[in-house]
Amino acid sequence: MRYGDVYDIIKRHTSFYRDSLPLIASENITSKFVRCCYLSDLGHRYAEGKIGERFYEGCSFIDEIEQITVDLMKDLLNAPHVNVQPISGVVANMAGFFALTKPGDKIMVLSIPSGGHISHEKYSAAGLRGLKIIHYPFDNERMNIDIDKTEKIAEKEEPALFVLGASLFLFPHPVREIHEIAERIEAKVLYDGSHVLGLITGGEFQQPIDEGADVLTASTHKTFFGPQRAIIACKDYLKDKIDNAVFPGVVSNHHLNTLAGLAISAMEMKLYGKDYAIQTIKNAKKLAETLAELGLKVLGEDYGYTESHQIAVDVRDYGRGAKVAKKLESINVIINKNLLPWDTIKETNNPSGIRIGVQEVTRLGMKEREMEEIAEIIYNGIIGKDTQLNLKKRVVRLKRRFTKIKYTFEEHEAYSFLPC
Ligand code: DSN
Repeated sequence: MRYGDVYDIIKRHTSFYRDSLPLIASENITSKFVRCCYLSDLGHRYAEGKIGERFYEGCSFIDEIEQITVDLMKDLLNAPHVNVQPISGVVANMAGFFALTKPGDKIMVLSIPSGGHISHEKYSAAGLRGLKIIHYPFDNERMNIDIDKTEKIAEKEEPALFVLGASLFLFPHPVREIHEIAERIEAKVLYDGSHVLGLITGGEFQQPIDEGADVLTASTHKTFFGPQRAIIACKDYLKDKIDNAVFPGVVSNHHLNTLAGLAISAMEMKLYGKDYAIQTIKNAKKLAETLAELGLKVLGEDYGYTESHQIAVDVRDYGRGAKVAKKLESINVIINKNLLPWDTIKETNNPSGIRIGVQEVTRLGMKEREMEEIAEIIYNGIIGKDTQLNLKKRVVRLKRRFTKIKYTFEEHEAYSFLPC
């Protein structure tokens, strides 16, 4: 093996994505303005500690960048305090759990089949903190938390923390109602907005802190335009607890090249985030409606299918999620199999459903017309209406019309090996 062989693999990967429809709901593509930061000298440096109070010399420029990022994120989130050091969503949630709970506390979370993220569970961050898990009762029709039943359970169990936000996240969560319950039992509310951060900052989804969440954690690379890292915003009274939970709690150095990328993505969001969020939600709705018209079982039918970037489809009639996801991959449509609320965790490898996210194809400039075409390709792919070869050619033809990144300072090629 030579170093060039690894480059060749990256080039093949990039060509594959150039000719595919990337519809994984937790991904997005970054602009060259963000990506160039990854290659900078910042990626070689350490900056443990807080702005102006580092444990290393040589950090004054990094302090400047971190301060710019904090200010931009505070502005976008209308939040009193934001920490931008967590290097991933799970790390942000760990810090949230450290700040708001003690080992042995109970927390209420969505089960994974109901959309909850693994880090909210005993298998991951919550388990590492020694927390006891109680699941929210879930309304499968509304695809949301059943608030009346939750109230009864919460009054009996008295959890220390309510976790909101999800990985399968179609509709805003009842933050105000949960906040009221939390106040009565002296609990806190943590909202994991990883999936919807760009819709929140675009002003087109619920505003969790305004609605009563004490803490907002979020990764920055799903509907937000940033690199793979995360933020934590909180009410003012929690800022020291949150900052100390991040460092020295769960972060040492915090990957300064992606920090600079985050600053730039926040600038892009400030300028273009509103238009992007509006179009993303329109696209998700159009894709859901068209798939339903074609005959697929799209969840949330009575509620407009979705108010986010995601849709969920029950594909039990077509061989279940694993088979359908593979079938779609063979025609260059990249989605993931997904547990649906009635599944058990044991069905993770072959769940009832698939999840589709339109945030990346929206960044590439696709609109409602393209969503109709994608729906037809997906439907034909699932029911086997056309040959694999024809469907793949259709994907390639569609995708080659959308090779530029939009909603940024200057449109540019999305699929270059090295952007700078
Ligand atoms: N598990 C990821 C998702 O796809 O939603 C988030 O970490």
